[in-house]
Amino acid sequence: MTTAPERTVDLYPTRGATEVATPRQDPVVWSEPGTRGPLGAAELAGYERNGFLTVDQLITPDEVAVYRAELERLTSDPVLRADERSIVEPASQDIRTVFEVHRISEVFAGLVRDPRVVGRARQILGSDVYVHQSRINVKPGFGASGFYWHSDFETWHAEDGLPAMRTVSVSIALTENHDTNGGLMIMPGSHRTFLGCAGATPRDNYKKSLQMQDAGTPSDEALSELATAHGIQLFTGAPGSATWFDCNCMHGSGDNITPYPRSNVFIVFNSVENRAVEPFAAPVRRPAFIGARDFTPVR
Ligand code: 6CS
Ligand code: FE
Repeated sequence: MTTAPERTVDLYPTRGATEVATPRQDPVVWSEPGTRGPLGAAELAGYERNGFLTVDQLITPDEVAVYRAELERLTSDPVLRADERSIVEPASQDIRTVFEVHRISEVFAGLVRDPRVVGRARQILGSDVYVHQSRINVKPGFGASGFYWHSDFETWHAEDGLPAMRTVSVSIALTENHDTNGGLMIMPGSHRTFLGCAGATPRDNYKKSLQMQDAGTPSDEALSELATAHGIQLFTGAPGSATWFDCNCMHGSGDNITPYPRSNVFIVFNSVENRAVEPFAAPVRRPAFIGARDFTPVR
């Protein structure tokens, strides 16, 4: 007798006929109060409340120089440019993003294992963690396009099969994040409402969504309600600063028309207790370089 593959309960319906909001059913901070780690109780309380926390200097200026040089090396490698891990800007064809840098670069693999980085992720998620996704966003000047409002978890649930909200992203600035060059914006507190979007996921959606997201985009009405309820915070910071944010924060970033690139490295840690299953709202899985299928804990 064949047994049907175990179906995980879908706590967060999305990409059906209509948009539907579901209250968050998961903790934000998963570790027990008092758990040892780099984050203090006040920082964790702020993360629970807002869905994010900032670190003014996660890595030193000297370390930033090493990662900047590695970003330059990767984004000027013609072989990598032709690889599907590299996404280009639609207009300029400049490199916009390189995925899976934690696997193709020993330098970025070292950053992932750094206790200042993985230690914070384990503390927030209350378990061992693996990398669901990593990328460098170059966001060059003179017109690099931004990312429209979205919840990362909405995509990672619908298309990569992450069952619960037990995932945290860290964006580490590798260039100055001014208030003018397309910085990250988050609606504080929006992580407590899951906004299921209307519209089915096209097959191979990632080929378009990583340049300009369509499926998984909230309506103007829903965004207006969230913005009215929570406001919008813009994140600026020096190279080496970092923003840690919950997978379900409503966030986005504007275009960068200044001469100043807004480059960052972006690492997504998922709990080993929240491994990807089958997509909850997509016909096929996304490639492993976008949604990891290697659940080996970071050591
Ligand atoms: O689709 C994704 O997985 C990626 N897209 C965006 C706009 N943010 C999260 C993630 O890197
Ligand atoms: Fe995002």
